[in-house]
Amino acid sequence: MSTLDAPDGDAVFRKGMKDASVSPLWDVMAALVTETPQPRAVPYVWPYADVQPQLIEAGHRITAAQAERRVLILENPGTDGDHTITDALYAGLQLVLPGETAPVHRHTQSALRFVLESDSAWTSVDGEPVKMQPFDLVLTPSWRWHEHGGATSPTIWLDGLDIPIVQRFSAGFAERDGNVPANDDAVSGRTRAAYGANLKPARTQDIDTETPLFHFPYAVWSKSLAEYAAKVPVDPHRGWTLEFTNPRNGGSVMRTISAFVTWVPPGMTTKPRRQSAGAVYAGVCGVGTLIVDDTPLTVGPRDVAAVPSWGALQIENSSDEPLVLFSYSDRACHEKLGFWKESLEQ
Ligand code: 1HN
Repeated sequence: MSTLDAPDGDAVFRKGMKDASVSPLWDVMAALVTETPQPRAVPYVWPYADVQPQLIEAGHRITAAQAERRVLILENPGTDGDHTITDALYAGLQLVLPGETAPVHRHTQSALRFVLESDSAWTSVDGEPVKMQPFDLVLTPSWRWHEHGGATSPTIWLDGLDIPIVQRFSAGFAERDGNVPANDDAVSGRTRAAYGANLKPARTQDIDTETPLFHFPYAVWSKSLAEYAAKVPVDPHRGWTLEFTNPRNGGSVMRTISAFVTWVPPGMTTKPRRQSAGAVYAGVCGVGTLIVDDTPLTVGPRDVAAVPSWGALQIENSSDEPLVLFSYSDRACHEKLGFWKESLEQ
């Protein structure tokens, strides 16, 4: 009789393995190597009307300076409080109040901000401030100095970061002081001038960074999306979707995170589409339903929803106005690593 067959021997064998810090692959093989992705994250929606008052309450309890960043993390109910909205992405809602500055720092993690409420707040990246208007996309890419301030009313945005990815690689560094470029209003708009109109500086070192453009105003992307929707037949699986790109290379907007805007016309329900990337959606205008497998998520302006990897997503617009959604995902990583898969169903 082999050690494996003998009940007593098995227990002894298992204890010996545990003591030697080894474990049998055959116990876990099926869970490790699955036929399709098995995300821990579940489809879920955070209605803005529920979270916004809690964020305002946080504003009475802690200052931006005390908190470093005053944020309520959107915790996916499936990921056990480990600060993720999908298996590989983080999301939070951040509040900056009038007179406050969220102090300057930089870190390995890449961040995007999708502005939900703002009148005059700014974010600066390496000393270049940009004004944040509702539904603008603002990037603070990896290792760039950034701070936020200038609010004249409570200012709220969705933060999207690659924190779980950096954490899994244990690759995170951060600095809270050092040789920080001073904020300079005179240079506000320099990257938009250099890169924002399908131009780029002949002298690359003028703005020498892998991810130069960091402000994608609502006024600009919404006009492009509306004109695209008016002039191109709709995609049955994606509605009209445009991706924000990095003008240096035409690829994803940051190295680890992809970002998109989608327009679904009144009455349309998109056909089911799966992708290996996990995604986060935020409503801009109109009201619709993200149907993820059998779970309906109602999304209106400023509501945030999680669509985990390989969920069959249909977007339904049952209202009589266009449904416009912002989304970000880890597709950029999947593509670079050769993981990305998509399935378009009928
Ligand atoms: C961060 O730098 C910001 O700059 C927001 O606003 C949220 C969450 C974790 C790590 C860094 C910000 C963050 C963050």
